[in-house]
Amino acid sequence: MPDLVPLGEAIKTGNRDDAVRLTQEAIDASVPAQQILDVMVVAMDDVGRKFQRSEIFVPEMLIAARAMKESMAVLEPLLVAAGIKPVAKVIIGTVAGDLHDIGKNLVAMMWKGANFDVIDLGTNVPANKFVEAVQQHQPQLVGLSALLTTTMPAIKITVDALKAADLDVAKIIIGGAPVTQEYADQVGADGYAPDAASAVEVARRLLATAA
Ligand code: B1M
Repeated sequence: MPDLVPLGEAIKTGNRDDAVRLTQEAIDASVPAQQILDVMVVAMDDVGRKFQRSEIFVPEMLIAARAMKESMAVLEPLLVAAGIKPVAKVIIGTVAGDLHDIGKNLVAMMWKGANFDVIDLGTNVPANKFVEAVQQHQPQLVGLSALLTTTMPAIKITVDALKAADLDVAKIIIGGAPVTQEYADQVGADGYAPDAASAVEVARRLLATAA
């Protein structure tokens, strides 16, 4: 049985080649897919904590998330074959009028790293598109991102539209540079996360309370 510590280290340091090779070696050595996945998720959690403590910054987190993504692509067929399901289905998008997606993509990557099935609607997503996507995919969580003070009202419009469509079984998390916990409370969102690592913690907390 190969030592999986180097795989975790390769993800933490964003070494894509090593991460993919070590994932393949673990698969070839018949390490159970769940065990390999657990090592990857723990590594990404560690990356998230370091980011929160400002021990690493956005570029390091991005390259770690990319290493995770590529390793996951190698592992995915085994997870499917083993019947290992993502822990939750989530939808994310940047709200109407807003084209910023770097932070939103980072949140999506961290959610993938936490073994969530992420449906990314992209940027400039009108409220009705979120409603349609929730009706179609029935996610447990919806994430709304906004980077402009002028597009923050689109968060409220989207939250209102989701609630009006009676889809509030899906919990709503909001975030983005101008967004605050106070604003989340004001618009009736279920959670607010100041950064991508916290978005994982908040999502897990909301999923636990929804269960
Ligand atoms: Co824009 N822009 N921009 N911009 N831009 C800002 C946001 C701005 C602060 C710059 C400034 O003036 N100092 C300013 C907003 C001012 C305001 O509203 N208060 C601004 C402006 C004004 C504009 C335009 C209006 C400029 C113009 O055309 N006159 C225009 C608007 C276009 C539009 O959206 N309709 C515009 C355009 C652009 C570019 C296209 C050039 C480009 C975006 C490219 C892209 O995203 N693909 C761009 C960029 C890059 C920026 C800055 C420089 C960087 C944003 C970024 O990616 N940060 C930004 C200034 C700045 O922040 N220094 C700025 C890095 C990213 C990792 O952080 O997105 O905050 P962030 O995400 C964080 C958290 O916020 C959180 O987690 C992430 C990771 O930790 N988070 C979530 C984000 N979403 C979350 C969702 C969650 C939870 C957490 O749950 C779902």
